[in-house]
Amino acid sequence: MSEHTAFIGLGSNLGDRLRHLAAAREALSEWVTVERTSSVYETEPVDLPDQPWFLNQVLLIRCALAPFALLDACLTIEHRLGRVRSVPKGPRTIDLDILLYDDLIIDEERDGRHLAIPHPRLHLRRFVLVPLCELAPDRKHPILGRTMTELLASVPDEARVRPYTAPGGP
Ligand code: PH2
Ligand code: MG
Ligand code: MG
Repeated sequence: MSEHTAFIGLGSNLGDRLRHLAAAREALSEWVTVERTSSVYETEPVDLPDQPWFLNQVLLIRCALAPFALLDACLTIEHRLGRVRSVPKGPRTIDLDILLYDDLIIDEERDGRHLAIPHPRLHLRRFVLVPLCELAPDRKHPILGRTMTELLASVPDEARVRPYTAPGGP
């Protein structure tokens, strides 16, 4: 069984956001091994500003799934957790994005699903780079050849990203 390493970005800005992140991690572990999880961050929405703030988190996983099979698992979980795709980049119960998969570079359409890895906006988003840097600060972006730390140092996105502590939590 061949093993691959991937990073998955989670995002939620509808309903019980923290529960949705937890449910996504739990569901993912039916298909993959969740090796490490970043902290959870509360983040100002980008691209479509007029929507609730998100909780974002990044997971380091190991899996035997090929890239499109991993995408299918992510889409299945989104569907299971009640995601309805109405407004592009709009509010969602849960979003699972494949950020990196080994050092693979792919941009392909297959049976109506589009898969681009590395995630095309990964280097432009503070809400992705901050948690990713917790898990893999020295990892190089396969296209840009720069580390996640370097990308974060020069990211133009100024939307706020702050550590999240659940109300009544620690
Ligand atoms: N996801 C988007 C659009 N905007 N903003 C934040 N802060 N976090 C997200 O996960 C996010 C977003 C589309 O995937
Ligand atoms: Mg996304
Ligand atoms: Mg997505």
